[in-house]
Amino acid sequence: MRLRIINPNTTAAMTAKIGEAARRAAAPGTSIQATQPASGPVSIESHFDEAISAVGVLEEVLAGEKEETDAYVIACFGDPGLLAARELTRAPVIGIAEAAFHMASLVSTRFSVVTTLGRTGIIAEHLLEQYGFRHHCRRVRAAEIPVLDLEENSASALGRIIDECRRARDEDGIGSIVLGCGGMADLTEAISREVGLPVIEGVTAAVKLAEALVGLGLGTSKHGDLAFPRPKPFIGRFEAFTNLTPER
Ligand code: 5HY
Repeated sequence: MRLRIINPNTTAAMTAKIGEAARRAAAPGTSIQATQPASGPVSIESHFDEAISAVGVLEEVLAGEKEETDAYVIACFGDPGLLAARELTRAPVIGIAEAAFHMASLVSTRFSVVTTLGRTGIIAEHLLEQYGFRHHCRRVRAAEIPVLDLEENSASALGRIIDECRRARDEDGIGSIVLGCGGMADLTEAISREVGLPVIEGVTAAVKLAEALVGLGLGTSKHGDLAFPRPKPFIGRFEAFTNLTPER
């Protein structure tokens, strides 16, 4: 099965790390292609960054449709463009936040999220509400680190994340922790060892969910709101989206 992992930011080092983590988790026979948009923010830390990155995600899905991709993963914890991406394909499209919430709720009654910057916490809160996990999640916490510190100051970033996970373990009455950034894809073992709780991150959770859906022959429904977009003219910089028709 061909799995396309889309890192919605444009930092190649983070895309490579996400690809490696996905390959470590993937079953034999699952080929992983880790990509990122040609245009967009180097990191996603605000509603604005998220809105711009969503167009890049959609362009990557359209590119994947030309390559017989069997499933897609959107590897940013805001799941940018998720529903719009599902409209463009019959293949499953999994957001790492949604995947991590599902996995955490299967191994614990309550979990907390530890993300990067406090200001992006609201994005996770909105997704918890939208996906129906509000009552499973005790708190959305932040290690107060810029996303790219995970690349540039990884040791101190890891230290701050572990400290926040310890506080969550000791204060929130939870059974597991969800890591709130695609750039944390390689940190679960180190953190779980230090904190002593199941630690879930979305990239590997999404890889396993994508394999399960494809294995069951399940794809995105084209009946109802996730049907292909109606073809129409687009003008200006989005002219390429004019009269989009399904590749397959
Ligand atoms: C992410 N930003 O997963 C989000 C995390 C965040 O560039 N990749 C990013 O802080 O919202």
